Parts: sequence; C-alpha cells; structure tokens
Amino acid sequence: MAVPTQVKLDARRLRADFPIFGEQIHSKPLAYLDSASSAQKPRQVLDAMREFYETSYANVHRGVYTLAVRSDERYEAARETARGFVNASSPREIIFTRGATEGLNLVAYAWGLANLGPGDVVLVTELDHHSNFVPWQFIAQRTGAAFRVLPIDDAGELQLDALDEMSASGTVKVVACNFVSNTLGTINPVERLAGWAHDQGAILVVDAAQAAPHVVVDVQALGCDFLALSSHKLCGPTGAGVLWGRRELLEAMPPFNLGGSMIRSVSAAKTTWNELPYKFEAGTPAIGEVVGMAEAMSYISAAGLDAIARHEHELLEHALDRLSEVPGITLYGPSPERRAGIVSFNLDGIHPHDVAQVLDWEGVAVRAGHHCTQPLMTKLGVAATTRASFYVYSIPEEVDRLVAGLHKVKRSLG
Ligand code: 7TS
Repeated sequence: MAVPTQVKLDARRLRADFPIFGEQIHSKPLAYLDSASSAQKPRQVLDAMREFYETSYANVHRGVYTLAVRSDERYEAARETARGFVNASSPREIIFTRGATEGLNLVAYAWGLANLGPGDVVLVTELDHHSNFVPWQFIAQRTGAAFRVLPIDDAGELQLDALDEMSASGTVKVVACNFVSNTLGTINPVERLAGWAHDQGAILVVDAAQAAPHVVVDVQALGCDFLALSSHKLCGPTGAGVLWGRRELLEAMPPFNLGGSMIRSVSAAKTTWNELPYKFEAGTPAIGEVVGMAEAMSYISAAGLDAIARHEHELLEHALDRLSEVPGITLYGPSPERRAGIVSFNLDGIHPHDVAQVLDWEGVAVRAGHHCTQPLMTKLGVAATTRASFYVYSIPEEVDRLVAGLHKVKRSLG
C-alpha cells in the first residue's frame, strides 16, 4: 500500500500573498511574530472584500432587489463555508458574531443567565483568556453559582486529576476552556473535557480563537456544545467571527442582542423570536467582513490545516532550540509536541516591554504583556512575558532575527 505523502507548506510562496511583507520597519524587512494577536491578510481576502463591495453590496435579509439578493447569497454562502470549516451538521448552528469575545459573551449571558443558579458550579481553567474567564466569573456572580478554576501543572498543562475535586462544591453546569492557549500554546484535551463535562450533566464551551487558525476544528469530533472563533486570527478581517452551538441548546436559550432581524413578530403585548441562526444576529451584521472571513477560511483550508500545524511545529522546534542558546532566558510552556506555534519567554532582569521595544528597532514584531491571561501570569509568578507566535507565512529567518535581536537586547539592557 502506498504511504500517503504529507504535503509540506510552502511558506515562502504563501508569504508572497501578503502585501504587508513589502513594508520596511526601521529600514528593515518586517519579521512578524505576533500572529497570535492577529494574523496578516492575504491579497485574496482583500480582493474578495473589494470585489464584494464593488459589485454585490447591500444590506442583508431585507431587500428583494437584485443587489440585495446578491448580498444575501454571498452572506449565506459564507455561512456554508463556515459550517464546513468547523464541520457543523447544519448552517443554522452557525451564528456570525463580531469575534470570539462576542461569541463567548453571548453564551455566558444567554445560556448562563437562563441556566445557572445557587448550587451550580461554573468551571474555567487557569489557561483561559480573559474573554472566556471574565464573562463566566461575572455571570456566576450574577446567578449565585460557584466559580472554580481548574489549575495547570508546572509544564502548563491542565491538571485533569483535579477535575473531580472541582465538582465537590456543587453541580457542574458549564466547563469553559480554550482549545489552544494563546500564551503558552498548550493544546488542551477538549474531547476528554467534553466527556467529563457530559458525565456531570454540564456543557462544554470551547474558545477556539487560537485553535481555528492552526489546527483542524471539528465540532462533532470534539464533542463540545459551543465553540467560538475570530476571523482576524485566521487571516480574515477584524469585526467578524463564528459562534457554533448545538441546535437544541440554541433553540432553547433566549436571545442575547435584541433588535432588528432577530424577531418574528413584535407588538406591545408580545415579541417572538426569529428562527436560527437569525435569532442571534440582531441588527445589520458585518456583511463585508463575513465575506472576507469566508475567503480567509478557504485560503487557509487550501493551504491545509495539517500542513500549517506541521509547519508551525518545525518553526517552534527551531525557535526553542535557538532561544535556549540565549543566556538568562526562561521559556514557558509544555513540550513542543503538546503545543501550537507560540513561545513565551522572559529575559532575567529585563522587562518584556523593553525587550519588545528593542526588537521593534530590528523590525521584529512580538507581543509583550499579560496576553489577557492574568490568572496564568500569577501562576507563572510573573507580571508579563514576551511572546513570539507563528503562522502560514512565518519563516525560520524570522526566528533567527528574533534570537539575534535578543542578543542585542542583552547587550544594550542586560
Ligand atoms: N480567546 C483566545 C484564546 C485569544 O487568544 C483571544 C485573543 C481571544 C479569545 C479574544 O479574541 P477576539 O478576537 O475576540 O479579541 N488573543 C489575543 C492575544 O493573545 N493577543 O492579542 C489578542
């Protein structure tokens, strides 16, 4: 039997699709190592949005004229692309949002306020981004539910052994976790968490903001109940995202935003809700951005998510190898095979903001800060880290420039 050959990602060819790499930063070529914050945009996405606005734009779900019908078709075709991207069983389960943060707030407010109360437990993890931590903390306080945080071990992996202890203080009703940690890159065992959550009678809410750009996200295989992602992290425009939810849960829960398009009928006595997914899409949506997001999903699907994951893994191994040569560096996170293309580190005695500033003079863009994961920073015993993150267009030379830049940081500030 022929052994299938794994297609290798041609990052240099893809890089040519991204106009931003024509920019010089402080007279140097751009080394963009901040894709975990937001990914750069290929010409294909920019062109698709321009072409849509130039030929097919009108508001959606209200007009009968030709242009309005064209716009409706493009918007609903994008929903079908998004459905395929996360392997949902129906486009009715695909809610367009403004991004992962809005999707997670939607679930916390709409599902949480209707289903949580005293005696219930809301469980998040120490790895979660604030956008999947703070809404649940807030809704737990509002409803009288207990709020618990699943700890991580020293390697940055969730301590699954502690799960049963978490259910001691009440009935676990919701487990919220990210699929990939934005700070450490840890890939979390979502299927196992789904199994445990369902054994408790709880739902699992997955924040896939950091996973969707880098690994295959299959909501049916994961066994989760809700999953949120952002367009801008997968080479699409800002201001768009997807919330996927199980149909029966979406049907049963009340709406989040209220207003136009999400109603069936309105009177002073009674208002009823539109069918899925429109019940959750109040007001004029981000139509052009949704069209751009669908193009981005097609772009990265064509590059191949498995090939992207392998490419990032190679860069990560190269980065961990080269970074470990830098004296006084502390690297955070699990072993390379357990994480996506993200590396967080600190240099002894030098603040991450100073590290990022000196790197910028070298044309190297990294993020410094708490990365919206303050509970994780507390666990690591630091206020901030410097973080480098990779994507389809990242090349080993950028890692080498990061390492050379860090030697310069040490010479000027160490
Ligand atoms: N969840 C995770 C895991 C994230 O990494 C982010 C953004 C969000 C949610 C929020 O996504 P948004 O599109 O709604 O803003 N993370 C980062 C980051 O790591 N650096 O800048 C933004």
